[in-house]
Amino acid sequence: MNAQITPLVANTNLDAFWMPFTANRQFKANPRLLARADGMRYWTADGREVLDGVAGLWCVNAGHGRREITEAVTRQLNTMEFAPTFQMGHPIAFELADRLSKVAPAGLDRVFFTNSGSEAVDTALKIAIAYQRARGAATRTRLIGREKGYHGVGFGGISVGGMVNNRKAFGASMLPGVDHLPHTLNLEHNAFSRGLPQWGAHLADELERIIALHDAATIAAVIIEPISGSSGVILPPVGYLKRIREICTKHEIVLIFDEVITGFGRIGKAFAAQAFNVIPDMMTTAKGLTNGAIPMGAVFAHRKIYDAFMHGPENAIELFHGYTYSAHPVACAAALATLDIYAKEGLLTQAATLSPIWENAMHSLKGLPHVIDVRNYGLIGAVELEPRSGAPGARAFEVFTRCFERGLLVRQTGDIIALSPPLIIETAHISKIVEILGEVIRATS
Ligand code: PXG
Repeated sequence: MNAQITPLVANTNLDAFWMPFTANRQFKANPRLLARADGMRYWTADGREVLDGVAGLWCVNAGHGRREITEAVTRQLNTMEFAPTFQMGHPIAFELADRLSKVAPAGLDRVFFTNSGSEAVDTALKIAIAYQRARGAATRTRLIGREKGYHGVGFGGISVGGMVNNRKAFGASMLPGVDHLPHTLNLEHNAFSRGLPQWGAHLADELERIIALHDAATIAAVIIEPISGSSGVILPPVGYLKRIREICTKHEIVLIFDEVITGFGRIGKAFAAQAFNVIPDMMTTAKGLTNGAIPMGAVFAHRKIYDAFMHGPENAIELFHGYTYSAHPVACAAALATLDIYAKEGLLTQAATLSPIWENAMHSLKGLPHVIDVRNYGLIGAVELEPRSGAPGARAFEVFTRCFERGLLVRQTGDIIALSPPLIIETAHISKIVEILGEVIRATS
């Protein structure tokens, strides 16, 4: 094993770290170690430059090594490294929530802090159920997700999620009372669509079918990603989200948008809700909230939801939920500095400016060997490859590793290569991404 490790890391023992969502044995036999980052780039442990095509893991939206964030975090650590938010408070938690409420869609101005997207999802699901109860609809406990949906790895998230690998190992322990809408990926109708696909808005009507099956009086919430990332970039057909919104409103079902990847500028507005002009009742966010520098998530709830809890004795805790590190002061400092950068550099709308160039670049890969679809929206892209017979995912994994060897970091999921670069990307970087990815796809049989 050690023979394949470069001299600089030869002394690092890789055995103890049980890596998340990773083929541990394969990785440890041939590790890919990142040691430094700045701007659009990583450097490997042996000093090789790697262009970051995925903003780390869809989170480093303002690019790497932002001094303003480092300084804010350092200042906060030097001032007060921790303070509780249970029955206590600290000013920057309130300041951050207030700042966030100002970039959120109108009405979604109550913010609950978590430490990750997974926790944001479980929090939102719990709030939805408790909200229905608080407004006198306690029979509404059912949750509706979508096939191929990804909502993190908590028991709530995997239950409403629809990725088979996240579900099959834990099947017996899923939440009861969950149903799923169909996904909207359809290559027969929509392959090589530029931007949103035209076909598929009618799939939203499946929600009416599910409601007819279970009765609206049993359903608390619908949770969907406006654009799914993890399952390989699935875009909402034109009109689909609006129809979902209408059906939820009609049946008094809470609509949750999981904006963990679409939030904070990924598609040209602060949130997908604004980009698509479809406003949910709650949004879950994480990742870009702190530019990935410190873990943090946030649930944005409509004021009417918060207000529904604010009844009963004043000394009673209204929502029995929270994390030790909810609104951790260091994470708040990182988030405030991140919001300053987004505002100063116009990054929350930068994806809209660049998306025509990005779209052309992505679609220039059409026609390469084994490419069966190219999808794009904002600064998100995906290239779907034909699977090798009997070896699903193998071709794309090879593309992923070869891109890394050639100096480009992409994400692979199944036979899909996903891209989500930092929003500070320049046209020369876009050209480089497409050049390397194109060459690698051509060279991969
Ligand atoms: N919801 C959505 C929509 C996500 O994309 C989560 C929840 C969970 O967030 P945490 O912070 O608990 O991981 C996510 C996470 C990928 C990839 O390659 C995407 C995610 C995580 C890791 C990899 O597409 N999204």
